[in-house]
Amino acid sequence: MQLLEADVNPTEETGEVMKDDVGSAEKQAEGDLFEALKGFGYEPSDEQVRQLRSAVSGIVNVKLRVGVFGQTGMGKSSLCNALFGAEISKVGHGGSVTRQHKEADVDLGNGSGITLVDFPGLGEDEDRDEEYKALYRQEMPKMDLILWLLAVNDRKNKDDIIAHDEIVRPLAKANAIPVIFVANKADAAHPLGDWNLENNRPSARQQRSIDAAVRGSEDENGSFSKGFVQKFSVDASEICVVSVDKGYGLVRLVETIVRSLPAEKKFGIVREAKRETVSEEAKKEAKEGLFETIKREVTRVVKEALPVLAAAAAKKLLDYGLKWLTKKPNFRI
Ligand SMILES: Nc1nc2c(ncn2[C@@H]2O[C@H](COP(=O)(O)OP(=O)(O)OP(=O)(O)O)[C@@H](O)[C@H]2O)c(=O)[nH]1
Ligand SMILES: [Mg+2]
Repeated sequence: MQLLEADVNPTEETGEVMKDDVGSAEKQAEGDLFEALKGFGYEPSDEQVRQLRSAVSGIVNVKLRVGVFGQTGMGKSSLCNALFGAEISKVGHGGSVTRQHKEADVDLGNGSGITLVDFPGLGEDEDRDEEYKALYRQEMPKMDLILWLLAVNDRKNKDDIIAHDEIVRPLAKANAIPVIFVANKADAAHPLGDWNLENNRPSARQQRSIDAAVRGSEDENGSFSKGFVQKFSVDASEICVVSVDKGYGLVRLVETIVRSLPAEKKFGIVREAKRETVSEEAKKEAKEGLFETIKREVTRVVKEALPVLAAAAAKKLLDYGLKWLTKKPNFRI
C-alpha cells in the first residue's frame, strides 16, 4: 500500500489510547515513536534510537520563557494570573510592586512548563534606567516570546517607546522573538462605566476610544494623535485588546500567541494556558505544529526515511492521545 502524505491529517479525530502513567511521559513517547516506526517496517539503528530519544526529550520538555514588559500598573501580574494561573509577582495595590525582574515558573513536572519573566518599565525610577536597560539587553534575548502590556486609557508611552526602539525591537528582530502588544483595561476606556455587560465587551462608544488609542485619532482641528500602531510601528493585527479584569480578549490573545510562535513552541503555550483561554483553533494550530516538529525530527534522524514514513510516524504518535505531552489529566487537544 502506498501512503500519500496528503492522507495524513494531523488534526483528524482519532481513536483514544490514553495512558495513565503521566510521570513517564518521555518514555511513553519514545516507545510510541519506535513502535510507530516499526509498524511501518523500519528498524532504527542504535545511534538513531539515541538521537530520536534526545529529539523526543526536547519536544516533551519544551519550556518557554515569556518576557512580560510594561509600565507599572498596566496589568502584567494580572495577565499572567489570568492566562497561566501563575503569580509572576504580587498584584499591586497602588505603587510599584515589581522592583526588580522576577521569574515565576509554572512547572508541571519533568522540567516542562513555562517561565514568566517580569521586566520592570523604564522611567519609573530614572536613576535605575541604565541598570534596567542593561538587564533588558542581557535577559531579553533568552525569551521565546515578549508580551508588552499597555493600557487603552493610558496614552503616555514615552518610556515604552524608548525601551522598544532602543533595545527590544532590534534584539527581537535579531533573535526572531515575537513581540505581541497587549492593550489592556478595555473596560476602563472612555466613557467609564459604559461596558456592555450583556455581551461582556466594550460599548460602541468605548470601542471608538479603543480604536483611537490603537490606531490614532484626529481632533476637530485636524491634528493627529498617534496610536499604538504609529508609536510602535506595528500592524494593528499585532495588538490584542483585552480586559484582564473582565476576561475579555484572552482567547484571541492566546490564538495570536500560538500563531506567532514557531511550530515546536506552539504546543508549550496551549498546554500551559488556562483551558478557558484556549480555543479549538489554537489547539488545532498547536497540534499541527507538533506534527510538523515530530515529522521534521524523524526525517532529520532517520535520513533515509521517506516523508510519508516520517509523517505517518508523527501521525501515529499523535494518535496515542498526546497524554505524554500534555501531562494534564483529562487534557486533550
Ligand atoms: N480596570 C481594569 N483594571 C485592571 C485590569 N487589569 C489589571 N487591572 C488593575 O491594575 C492594577 C495593576 O495591575 P498589576 O497586574 O499589578 O500591574 P503590573 O503591571 O503587574 O504592575 P507592577 O507589578 O507594579 O509593575 C491592579 O489594581 C489591577 O487590578 C483591567 O483589565 N481593567
Ligand atoms: Mg506586577
